[in-house]
Amino acid sequence: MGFFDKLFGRKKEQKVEEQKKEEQKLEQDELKEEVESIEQIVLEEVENIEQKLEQDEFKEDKQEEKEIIYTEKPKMEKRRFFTSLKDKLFKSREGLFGTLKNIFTGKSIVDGEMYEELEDTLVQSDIGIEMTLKIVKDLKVEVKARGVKKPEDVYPVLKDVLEGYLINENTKLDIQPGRMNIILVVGVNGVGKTTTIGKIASALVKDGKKVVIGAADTFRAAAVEQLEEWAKRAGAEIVKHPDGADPGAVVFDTLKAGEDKNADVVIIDTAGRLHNKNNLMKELEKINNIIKRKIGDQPYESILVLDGTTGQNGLVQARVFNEVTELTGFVVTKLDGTAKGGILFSISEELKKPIKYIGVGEGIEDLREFNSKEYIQAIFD
Ligand SMILES: Nc1nc2c(ncn2[C@@H]2O[C@H](COP(=O)(O)OP(=O)(O)OP(=O)(O)O)[C@@H](O)[C@H]2O)c(=O)[nH]1
Ligand SMILES: [Mg+2]
Repeated sequence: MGFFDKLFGRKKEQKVEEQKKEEQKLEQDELKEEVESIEQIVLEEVENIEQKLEQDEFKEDKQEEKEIIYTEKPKMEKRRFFTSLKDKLFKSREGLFGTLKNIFTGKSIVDGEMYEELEDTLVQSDIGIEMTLKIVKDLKVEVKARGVKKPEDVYPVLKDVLEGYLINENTKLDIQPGRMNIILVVGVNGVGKTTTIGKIASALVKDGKKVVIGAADTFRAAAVEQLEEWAKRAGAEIVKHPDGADPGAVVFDTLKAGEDKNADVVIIDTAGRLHNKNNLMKELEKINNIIKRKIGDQPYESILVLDGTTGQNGLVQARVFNEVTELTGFVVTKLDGTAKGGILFSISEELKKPIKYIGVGEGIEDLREFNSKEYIQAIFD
């Protein structure tokens, strides 16, 4: 066989191979959709039966249906709840972290060019220039220390280096029994504060906690309504004042209500629209003072919510809030909607405070406790 025959033969084989892969992917997607829609139908069916069972006439001879409910439904719901983080973060995997792998494959030596390519990719993923330089520097040290020679072996080292920046302590909310725990939620407008409060409240209520939410975002007309809706869905109580009221007064009343009702957790929503640093500082200082007057030295959570799709801007917000108030951690939202997600590494490394949760969708269950190992696994594997 001549050279060209061989070349064209190989090209043709490659093409067939590619086509086959594409078809397989399409089939898998279709199958997944089908399974999901079947699950939905079964769940709806089970809910129907469940409702009927509540009516007397169905109670006796429906043993079989009862069994479906008590064995299949919890199993399915559990599966749905844990819809793997991997699926939710698929954009991050396809985006930044998908291309990272390519840097290390198909090369024969670890050289400056490889590191430059890595730098370019990291900068594009919102990691920021400063952080990128730090990552590459730390990676080089680690590669040398481990005696790594092959480019493909650098990839797992990078994974470890990145994981090293994520804070692993106090990633859970500090909620203690026998006291009224307070979570103050701050952040600029539109980042997902109210949605996150709804999700956290729902998780806490499911865990058997009594939750009272304070609508201290009195700035925007629809804000209270939106929070009310979330509180209802979560099964939490809400304390509100009319639009334009003093947020401090709302906080005061919310803490009082929490105390009167023996709440386990009080969550406070705040306005994101305070135009300058000075205003922001004053407002938060006031709220913090009201809280401290109520609970004295007892620690409480001050959580900054950041939108994971806003990149370096998120880091700037984190710096400003960290200066004007004492933060205990972060929630990074909308990680389902970004191919970047590099912001997690920058804020952890720079501010040395834990990420408590990540938001991976608009639904009430689209919140995940943050675990650095799981996160790295989900985006790299
Ligand atoms: N895809 C996605 N959307 C989210 C997530 N979290 C919040 N959102 C959406 O982001 C938008 C803003 O959310 P809000 O909770 O109203 O944000 P906020 O910080 O309270 O905004 P202000 O009250 O205006 O300051 C809404 O459309 C939410 O549905 C998330 O994790 N993923
Ligand atoms: Mg809001």
